[in-house]
Amino acid sequence: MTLKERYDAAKEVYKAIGVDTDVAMKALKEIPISMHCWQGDDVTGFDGAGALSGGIQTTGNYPGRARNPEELMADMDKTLSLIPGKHRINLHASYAIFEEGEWVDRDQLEPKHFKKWVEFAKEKGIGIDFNPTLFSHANAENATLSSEDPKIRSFWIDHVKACIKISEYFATEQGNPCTMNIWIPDGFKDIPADRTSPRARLKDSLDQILSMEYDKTKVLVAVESKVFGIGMESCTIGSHEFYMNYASKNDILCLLDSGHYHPTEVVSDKISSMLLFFDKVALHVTRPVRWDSDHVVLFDDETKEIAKEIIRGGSDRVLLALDFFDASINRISAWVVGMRNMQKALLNALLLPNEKLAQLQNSRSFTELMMLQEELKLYPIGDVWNYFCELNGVPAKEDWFKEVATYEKEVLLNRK
Ligand code: RNT
Ligand code: ZN
Repeated sequence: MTLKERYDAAKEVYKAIGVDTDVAMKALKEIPISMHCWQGDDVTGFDGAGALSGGIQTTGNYPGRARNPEELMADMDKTLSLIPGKHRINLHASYAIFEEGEWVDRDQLEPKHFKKWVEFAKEKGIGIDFNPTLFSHANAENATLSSEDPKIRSFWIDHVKACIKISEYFATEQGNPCTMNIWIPDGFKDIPADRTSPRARLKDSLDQILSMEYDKTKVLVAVESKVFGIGMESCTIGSHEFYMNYASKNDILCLLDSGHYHPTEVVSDKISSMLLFFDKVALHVTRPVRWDSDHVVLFDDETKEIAKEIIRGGSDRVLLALDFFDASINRISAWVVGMRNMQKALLNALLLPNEKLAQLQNSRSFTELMMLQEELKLYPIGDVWNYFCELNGVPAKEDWFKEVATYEKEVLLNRK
């Protein structure tokens, strides 16, 4: 049986429950996922600022890490060729590309340092999102935007302002908005004596940053909270309450990272509330294993649940990005698995009879609701997914892996 024949059979199965698989595939094609560049080089970047810091960690030393812009772009190019649909890329400021012999510190970054990325994205017809980098830097050893040292604090304020300018440049060049997400690693290992002053300084830093002139239709500033980090176990300054209140009062966005809450607390349950109070919500989908470990996104229950909330809340209102970094496996495979899984989860949500399920809840028919939700888990989503891949000119099923294996042999293993 061909993939098309299997698809045709699946189409009938879904039709019987009132779901149109053609409509689902069309909708899936329109949902861009912002692919984080930092999976390709273990969050190292090109500005030579030093080892990864800020309480985040990549573990493993699988061969083939991208060591320069050319290698990272080639790897991202290969990756994107194995993922159906058009997506976006998500850059960090530490991925600035300098001319031979040139270097500027992060507070001096300019759009020109990202020109090569714009060329790369334009060639592929994709958009860019951005992140200031407030870690892996000598000035980030203690604290950044909440620092008690005025010089350090103003250095980072200038950095984030520079990043807003760069984000505006991306938006202008690509003709659509750039999401610019601020995450800082500030916090305390042990019980702090004063939680208020650092938070007040962070609030003031953000006020100073946002007081600059910029086009709010072009740059969508978001703030990303976190419950703890390595070395920041007792208190993070940018906590969820801090940023949710700050974002709400200042008309910017909240970014929810699925690894940044207490272990049994889920982002899937937060999206609907956020969308009742904000025009949009931004996400970092990742997979925390016992802690914020940033494992590759799987087609697992929470990813499926997040996808359902995106589809039910309106996919145009959710700015969807991934955030993981696994150095223990082939990095291209990590990207492809994570991106395709996020898409499969979205397809799964698009193939549900969502109205019917909501009606069952509304009539409090919880017995039938449970029965149907469970039966739907074995519907032939795989046949729709494989045909979607074929239609979009990328390998279906596990066939993409052959290309990664060849690329590993021919390219990655030569990076010694
Ligand atoms: C850290 C945050 C943050 C980073 C990236 C590299 O816990 O999740 O988003 O992972 O910006
Ligand atoms: Zn994140």
